[in-house]
Amino acid sequence: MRFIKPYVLLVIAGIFLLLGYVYFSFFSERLNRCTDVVAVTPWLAPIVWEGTFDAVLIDNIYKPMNLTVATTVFAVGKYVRFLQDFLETAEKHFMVGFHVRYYVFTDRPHDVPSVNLSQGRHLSVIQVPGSNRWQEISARRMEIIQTTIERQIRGEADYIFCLDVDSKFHAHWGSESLGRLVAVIHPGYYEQTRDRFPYERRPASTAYIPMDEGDYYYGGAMIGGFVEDVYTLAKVCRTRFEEDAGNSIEAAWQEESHLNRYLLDNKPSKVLSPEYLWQDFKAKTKEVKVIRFSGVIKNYADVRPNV
Ligand code: UD2
Repeated sequence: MRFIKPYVLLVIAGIFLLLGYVYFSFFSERLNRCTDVVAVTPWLAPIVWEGTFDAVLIDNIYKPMNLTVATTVFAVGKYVRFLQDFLETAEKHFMVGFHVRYYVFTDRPHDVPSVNLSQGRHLSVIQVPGSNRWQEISARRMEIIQTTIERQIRGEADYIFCLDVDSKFHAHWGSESLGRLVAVIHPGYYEQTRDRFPYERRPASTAYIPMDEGDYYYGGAMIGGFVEDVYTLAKVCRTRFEEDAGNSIEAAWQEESHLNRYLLDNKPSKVLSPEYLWQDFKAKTKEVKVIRFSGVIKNYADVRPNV
């Protein structure tokens, strides 16, 4: 019987070691990238992060459908000053190549800036009352969205996004965000456990969520989906807000609290990662590869009607 020479054994072992090193470094690198973020909810809805979608492929699916995307934004009182940047950056990054209809709600129609819109994009200004309480302005958005969908948007758009005005777009926000009911994870709470979420905790409110319930803390600055699904959401939240008001209770974070209660019972079909709702004062974290939409730093005392 002939034995293999020791140096041949050494060469073979070396080759295996090298292959093993290449294999593990390649896969562990991929594994690290994949485990950075969770890309699916427990009820199997996608959570949209950079790297989880192919923008060209998704656009190729949605563009031939000739869709119109409504975008509502409130600019009441001094918040009208945020409109210019909001609209100019939306024209650069938001649903580019799609028909977009902006609905600007304001008590100061003459202060709405004139911004050049690309072809297929329109803007309507809708006058709404002002208020001397920011809580009321924020909370009444549900009612106004509900009634405007009934009167106008229903016949003009397929999807809708309701966004905060004191924000700017910084990068691509496209058809990967479309879905039946779409919510965004609030950037301040995506790393927290649910007992830390600022849900409404008083059982007397219709927005109440017990400490041992809850999926995510969703931001009130973005709600999206099919027009009819957002309509139902707005109507239910408005009704519950009014029911609370009748019992002299205002949820901790107004419509955001009602939104969180609604989404606990009616799970979103798509969840957007905090890439789609960041805050300029917050340092970028390693999970967030791209900031697409972010709230600007504002002096609350300066822009709100009350403190
Ligand atoms: C948070 C939420 C916001 C809302 C609020 C609770 C995020 C990042 N933001 O933001 O969506 O749920 O808490 O009520 O999730 N507005 C006016 N004029 C005013 C006041 C408000 O037009 O005088 C509108 C405007 O579109 C603004 C929005 O209401 O973007 C929300 O108000 P905010 O930005 O002052 O609320 P904020 O920053 O506490």
